Amino acid sequence: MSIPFITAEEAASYINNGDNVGFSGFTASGTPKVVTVALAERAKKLHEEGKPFKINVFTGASTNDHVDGELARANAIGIRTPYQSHKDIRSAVNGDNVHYFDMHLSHLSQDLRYGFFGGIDVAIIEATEMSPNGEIILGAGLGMSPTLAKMAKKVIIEYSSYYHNSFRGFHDNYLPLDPPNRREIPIYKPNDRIGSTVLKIDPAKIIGVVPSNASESIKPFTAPDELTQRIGDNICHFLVDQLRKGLIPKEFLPIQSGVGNVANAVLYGLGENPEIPRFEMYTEVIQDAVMTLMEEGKCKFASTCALTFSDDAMLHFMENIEFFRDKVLMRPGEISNSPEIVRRLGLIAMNTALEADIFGNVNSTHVLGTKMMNGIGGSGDFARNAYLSIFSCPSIQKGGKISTIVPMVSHLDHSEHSVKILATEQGVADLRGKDPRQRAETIIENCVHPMYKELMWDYLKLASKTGGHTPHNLGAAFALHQALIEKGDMLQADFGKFA
Ligand code: 0RQ
Repeated sequence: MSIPFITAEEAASYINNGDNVGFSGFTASGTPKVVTVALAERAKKLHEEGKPFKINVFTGASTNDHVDGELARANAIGIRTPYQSHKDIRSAVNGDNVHYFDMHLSHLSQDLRYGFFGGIDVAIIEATEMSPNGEIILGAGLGMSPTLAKMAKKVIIEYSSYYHNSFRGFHDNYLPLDPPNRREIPIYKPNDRIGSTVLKIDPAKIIGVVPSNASESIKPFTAPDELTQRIGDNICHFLVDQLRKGLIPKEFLPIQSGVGNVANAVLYGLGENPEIPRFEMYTEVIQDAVMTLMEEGKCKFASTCALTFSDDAMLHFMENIEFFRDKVLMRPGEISNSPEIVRRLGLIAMNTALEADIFGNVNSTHVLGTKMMNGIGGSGDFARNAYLSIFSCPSIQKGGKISTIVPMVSHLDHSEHSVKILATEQGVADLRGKDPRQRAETIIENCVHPMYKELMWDYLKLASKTGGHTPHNLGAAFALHQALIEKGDMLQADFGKFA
């Protein structure tokens, strides 16, 4: 049977108001780039005619402007899950225009298969190669495409001609069995391949193929600055110290690293430190730094869900693709982030906090407890199960008006039970084996910015009067946040009336 080429507009016409639509890709890479633009146009036209049109958007992780940007601006998103990071959908989420369900990335594929969200009406999947029997080679992000291929009633393929060298061999398409029949996922080393290089889709479900030649449009990362470099150095020194003490095996352990500039700086720091052995990664995204580390021989192998390279770095990757062929493997998000594998491999997990409290609870998602930033992403999949779970952030934000270390987090993503190490540019707090008072002391001593230290000691003194296992004064616990809201500066917090 032959699968027809169709236009983006025709593809969009198969998607109806209220449909559950699944998208290939992960953290932008491998996400559709043309059908959604036509879909946004369709939504705008229908809205002008006074007709409702919103779809529910299910993705591997964050997407690009073509998906979250276009659809959010067209007011065409009903439910959105599991992770976003585009400014336009962020404002729609915070403006209560989108029902955002922020969830652990490793859970979405299985929750879809369990039927928790209903079915998938249409999947839009980017392919870089395709055969008439429905075997496709995915692009630079695997996301939850195997689940979408299985579940979707209809599939639209976006056939990308952007990648001029073959991605064949970089994917490990795999679907775990579901309860009560689930078995272990047989990955015992980061480079164990368990699935197929191709994704099989029933050709009878494929409506058509839409050509595309757009890049991932990922901007270059900022080079490490003094601040991110100091955070990176602190984490590297800590890891070297752990190695010397024999608390990390001498061969080292696989690394998971979150996204963003701090994560990039930590990786560069690991690369430069001669005492850190050559290492492997078992992570969900690899950024530009990893490619450099591989070329320098420091990173031996990376298992990931996506290649989140800036456009220039992606071109470099494609030009040197043979070098990377045995060094990179892309897996579905439920495998790259599988708690079972994270625990088995003993990962060193490094993620970023927006704020942390003096007891080690971490908020990665909400500004002032109310405004959604991006979402929990995969950080919880890793943090809860890692050999070492490290969270880091700068100790202050907005020129010092915000202390990222506070008496009580305004929203909780990672509890004190999952966070083992907290690092800022000031230093590292090792929370293992410490009770809440000891945790507070080590965090204030090592991580809080000097301008906020006195305030934090004052809080601990005040809170200690209450007694109990975890010292808190519930009236004063959010005094810093309240001062930021009322006076624009956390430093103006006053515990006087709570004494
Ligand atoms: O504001 O944008 O106005 O400058 O927040 O802060 O320091 O640039 O942090 O870009 O590294 O992102 C946690 C959001 C950090 C990210 C988070 C303001 C600050 C700045 C951004 P501006 P930075 P980063 C792997 C793992 C959750 C998911 C995750 C994230 C802006 O890492 O989404 O870990 N993590 N996934 O000024 C008010 C505070 C603030 C604050 C920072 N306490 N209060 N504003 N800001 N702290 C990837 C995946 O899961 C796919």
